[in-house]
Amino acid sequence: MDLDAITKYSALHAKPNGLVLQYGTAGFRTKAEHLDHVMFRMGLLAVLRSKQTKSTIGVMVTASHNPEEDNGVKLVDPLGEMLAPSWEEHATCLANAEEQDMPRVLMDISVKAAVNLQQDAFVVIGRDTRPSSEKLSQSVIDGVTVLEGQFHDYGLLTTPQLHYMVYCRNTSGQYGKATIEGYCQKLSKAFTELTKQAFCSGDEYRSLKVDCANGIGALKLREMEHYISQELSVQLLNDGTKGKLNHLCGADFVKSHQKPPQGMEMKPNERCCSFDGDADRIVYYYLDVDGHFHLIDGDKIATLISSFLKELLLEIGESLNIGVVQTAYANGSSTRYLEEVMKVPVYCTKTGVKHLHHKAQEFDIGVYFEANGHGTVLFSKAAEIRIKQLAKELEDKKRKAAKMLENVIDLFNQVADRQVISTTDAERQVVTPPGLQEAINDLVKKYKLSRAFVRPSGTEDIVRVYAEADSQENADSLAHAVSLAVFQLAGGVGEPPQP
Ligand code: G16
Repeated sequence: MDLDAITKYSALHAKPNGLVLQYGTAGFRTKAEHLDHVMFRMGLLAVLRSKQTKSTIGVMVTASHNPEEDNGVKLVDPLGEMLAPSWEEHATCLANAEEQDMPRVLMDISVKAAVNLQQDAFVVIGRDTRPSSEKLSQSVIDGVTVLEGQFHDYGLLTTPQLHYMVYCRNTSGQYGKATIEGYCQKLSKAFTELTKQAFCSGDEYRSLKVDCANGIGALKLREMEHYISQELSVQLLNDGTKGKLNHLCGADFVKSHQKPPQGMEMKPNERCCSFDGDADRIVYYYLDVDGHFHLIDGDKIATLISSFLKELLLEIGESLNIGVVQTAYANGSSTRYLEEVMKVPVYCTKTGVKHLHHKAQEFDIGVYFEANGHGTVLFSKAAEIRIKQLAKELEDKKRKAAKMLENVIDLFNQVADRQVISTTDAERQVVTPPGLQEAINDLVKKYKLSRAFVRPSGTEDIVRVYAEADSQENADSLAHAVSLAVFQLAGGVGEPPQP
C-alpha cells in the first residue's frame, strides 16, 4: 500500500472536520455536498473487500428514494448481496476517520480483516441520475485507482442491475452476461415464456403505465422495452424530462400518500406502477369502477407471489418449503392472511433488505418483501436443481407447472438527533427513551385492531411512525397521538406534529 499516494489523493477529497456519518439501512446517505470524502474512501474499501474475497465488488452511487439533493453509496458483496455487517463497521470507521488518521485506519482494517494486499482487486461501479452522481462516482474511481484496483464503470444503472453485474462476474458468466444486453435478454426471456404459459388474454393485461420517479428507471426501461414489446406495452411517465427526482412521484410517494403520483391519469382498471429513484422498489395500483384507489404494495405482492408459487408446487406435487419474510411495517392483516389462510410461515426482521434477504436464505423458496416495495424471491440451489430436473422429467400439466417455476427463478433478479430512540424485537418495541413504549402501549389500547411503533430512519434524518387500526380515520388519529408522544418524550424540536 502506497501510504504517501493515499495521503496525497485523500487530501483532494478531504473530510470536513468533525463530520460523522453512519453506514445506515442502505449505506451512507446525506446531502450530496458532504459525500466526496466518503465516496473516495468507499473506493478504497471496495478494493480491500475485493482483495479479501478474491471477487468483484460493486459500488452503487445513489440515494434511492431520498430527495434529489441527497446522495449516497452502498457496497455490493460478491454474490450480489448487501455488504457483510462486519464490513459495515469498517466502512463507518473509515468514513469517519479524520484526514490525518485515515491511512492508519485503512491499514488497521486490512490487518483486522486479514486482507492479502498482493491480491488483485476488481470493482464495478454504477450510479443513478442525480446531478451529483457523476462527480461522486468519479471520487469512487479515484479511491479504487490509488489502491491500484481495476474497475469497470457501468455509468447509469439501476441498483438491481448493479447487483446482477456483480453476481454474473463472480459466477464467471454462469448466471448471465455482465452487460445491459445480458440483463435484458435473461429477464425478458423468462418473462416472455412465463407470460405465454400463464395464459392471459386481453389487451388490458398487456399494457402498463409506469411512473419512473423521474429517475434511472425510465432510461433502463426504455432499453428493455423492445425485448418485451410483444408481451407488454409500457407507457412511461415521470421519465425525468421535466420533473424533479422523487418529487410528488415514485414508489415512496405513492405508498406513503396512498394516491397516484403527479402526472398519472388513471382510468378504472388500468394497470399502473411506480419505481423509486434507483428502481429497486415497485408498487402497483389501479382504480376500481367506482374510482377508488387500490394499492398493491409489498405486502400484497408477497401474498400474490406466494399463492402463485404454492399453486405451482401443488400441481407438480413437490413439497419444497416456502417462507415469507416481512418487517414490522407489514400490515397485520397481510401477516394473518399468509399464516392463517395460506398456511405459510411468516418471519419479521428489522427494516433493510439485508435483514430480510438473510432470513429468506433459510428456505427452499424464500419470498421477501418490505411493504414499501423492495423484495424478491430466493430459490436455494437444491430447489433450483430439483425444479430444473422436474421441468425435464414431468409430463403435461405437471411439466408446464415446473417450466413456469423454472422461468420464475430467472425472472427474479436474486441477488440477496433521531438516535435517542433505540428499539428491539425487530424494531417493534422502543427501549429508549424511557416511558415511550408504555405511552405507545396505552395509545394502542384505545383503538380496535391496532398496532403502532416508532424507529429512527436509517436513510433520512427523521423518526418514522407507523400506525394501523380498524379504519383510516382511527389509524390517522393513532399515528398523530404516537407522534405527539415521540415529540414530548424524545425531545422533539420546533412545532409539535399536526394532525
Ligand atoms: C432503503 C432500504 C430499505 C428501507 C428503506 C427505508 O430503501 O434499502 O430496506 O426500507 O431504505 O429505510 P429507513 O426506514 O431506515 O429510512 P431505498 O429504496 O431508499 O434504498
